[in-house]
Amino acid sequence: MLRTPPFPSRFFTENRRELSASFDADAVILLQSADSMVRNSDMEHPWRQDSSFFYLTGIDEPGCSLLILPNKAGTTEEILFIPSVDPEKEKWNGKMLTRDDAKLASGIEKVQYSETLMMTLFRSQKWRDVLYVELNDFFPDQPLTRQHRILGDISRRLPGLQIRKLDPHTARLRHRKKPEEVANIRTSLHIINDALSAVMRKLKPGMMEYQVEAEIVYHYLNNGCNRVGFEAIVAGGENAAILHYVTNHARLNDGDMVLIDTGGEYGMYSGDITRVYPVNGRFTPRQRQCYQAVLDVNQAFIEALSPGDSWKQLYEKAGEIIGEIYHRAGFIDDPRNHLAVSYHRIGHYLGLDVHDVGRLDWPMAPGTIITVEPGLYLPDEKIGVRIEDNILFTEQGIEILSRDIPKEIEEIESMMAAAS
Ligand SMILES: [Mn+2]
Repeated sequence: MLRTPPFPSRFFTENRRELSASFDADAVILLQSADSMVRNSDMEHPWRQDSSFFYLTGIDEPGCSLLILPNKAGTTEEILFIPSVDPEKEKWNGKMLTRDDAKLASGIEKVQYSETLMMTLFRSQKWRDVLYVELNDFFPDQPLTRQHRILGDISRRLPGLQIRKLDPHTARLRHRKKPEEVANIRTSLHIINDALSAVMRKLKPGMMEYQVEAEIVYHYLNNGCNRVGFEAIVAGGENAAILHYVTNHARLNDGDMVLIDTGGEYGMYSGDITRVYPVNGRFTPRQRQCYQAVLDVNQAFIEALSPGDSWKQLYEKAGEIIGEIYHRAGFIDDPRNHLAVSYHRIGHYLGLDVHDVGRLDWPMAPGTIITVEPGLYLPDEKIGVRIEDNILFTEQGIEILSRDIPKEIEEIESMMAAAS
């Protein structure tokens, strides 16, 4: 169960209505709860619900399925399947979801026990030739889950049934965040700001990277987050040039900077923020020059954003801005060589997944949230700078959701000076 206040069931009902409306009557749509994953022996990895399953049901339990049978002319059928209550399991894991709880949370009238899924599915596909399911195609080598096993079973038993990807349909909806979703990201960012302010107050030479991580996670859990949105990156000195450094076990040295890329998940939504601080509270002249160049790119790019742009266009625009600013600062001898010192994309969609769904050629629509995170990496000089903000596209333009999280050199230095 999430600690955060739940969304009203109409949020999920509306999402299902929009999903069904994007289908012809002859489709069968099947979604599954996330599986539990074994960590070692009988221990499991912390479990988190599948993002689209949450988006359409609000149910935060494993072992559930959702079947939707769109009907253009009549009523669309929606059936939620939940594990039947087992008093023996309840002794170990606490109260299980009842059919009434599930109905209340999701707004789905028809709730059945999981044992009846296959029978219901077989009956419902009689007049429907196409089954839509969601698979995480980011990782072709992902471990096989219940979803894959069920699909294998279905395609053996119903060889005529065509299986298609549901992802483009759910991504279309998730691309535009609703006010409830934006509100949770705002809360997450508020908590992240709190955590980073505490880090600025406590940071000093000799501290370990993991102690900074502990400070951050403390603030997330203490303020109602369910968990981190992703493993925090706390990277001092040259470690900051390793993009997904999560080891966090080095000492933070006097004269180095530390890069922190982090998010706390509030009600399934996490902000994604990167800030860089001087370990001893003062940037050196060289660090200052590097930091300011990245900040200039961050601000120039945000200024250039407008609704209707696509990532495809924006990645090109970013290349031009980065090339020009880094060339002027002398980091590269040709503006076209910006990838030599800035080797990742300038941002991504943000939502239920921190690297959220959506195609790169879609125009930014009101409700789309993205990150803007230019970087500059000079590992030979022990310098890695990335400054990441979260931006919401609105009807009028954009809103910088993370505007309260300090990023100007003077702000950072004076906050750090005030602490010591
Ligand atoms: Mn990011």
